[in-house]
Amino acid sequence: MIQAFVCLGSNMGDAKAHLARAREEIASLPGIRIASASSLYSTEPQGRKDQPWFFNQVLCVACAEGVTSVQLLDALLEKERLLGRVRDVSDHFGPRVIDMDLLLFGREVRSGDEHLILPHPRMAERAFVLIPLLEIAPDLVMPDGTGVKSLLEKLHYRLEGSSIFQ
Ligand code: PH2
Ligand code: MG
Ligand code: MG
Repeated sequence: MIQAFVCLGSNMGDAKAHLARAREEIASLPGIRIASASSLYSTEPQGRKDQPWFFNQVLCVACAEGVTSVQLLDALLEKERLLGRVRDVSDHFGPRVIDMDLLLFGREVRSGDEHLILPHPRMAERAFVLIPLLEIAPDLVMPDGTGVKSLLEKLHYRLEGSSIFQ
C-alpha cells in the first residue's frame, strides 16, 4: 500500500459541490481508497488575484500494490474532464471548476518529465496546500527529509477560522 496526497481546488460555480463530486469519483477508482480528508478551506487565489476565492481540501489516498503515480495522475486528469474541466493553456492559474493535484506519492521523486513532477513543484510555497495537508498528516516529511511543518513556517500567510490569506 502506498500513501498519496491529493489537493482538490475549485473556484467556479458551486465549488463545495464540485469538491464533493471529486471525492466520490476518486473513491470509485479501482485500487484507490480515501483514507482521510482535511476540512474545507476558503483560500485567497494565488498566482492571479483577479479571480474568485477557492475552496481547497487535501485527501490522503491509499493506493493498492501495483497502482503507479502516473496511473493515479492520469485517473485524476480523467476525472477532472468528467467534472467539466476545460483546460485553457493561456490561463494556467485562472478559475477552474475542479483541480486535482497529485502532491506526493509515497516517497517518490520525479523530475525532468513535464507530465508528472513529484513532489508537486509548487506545493512548498502554497499555504492553501500545506495547512490542509498538516491537518491530516501533522508529522509528514518530504522525500528529502524536510518536515512539512517547517515549509509552512517559511511562508507569510494568515489563517482566520477556515480562511487562508496569502
Ligand atoms: N490553484 C491554482 C492557482 N491558484 N489559489 C488557491 N487559493 N487555490 C488553488 O487551488 C489554486 C490557486 C492553480 O492550480
Ligand atoms: Mg492541476
Ligand atoms: Mg493546481
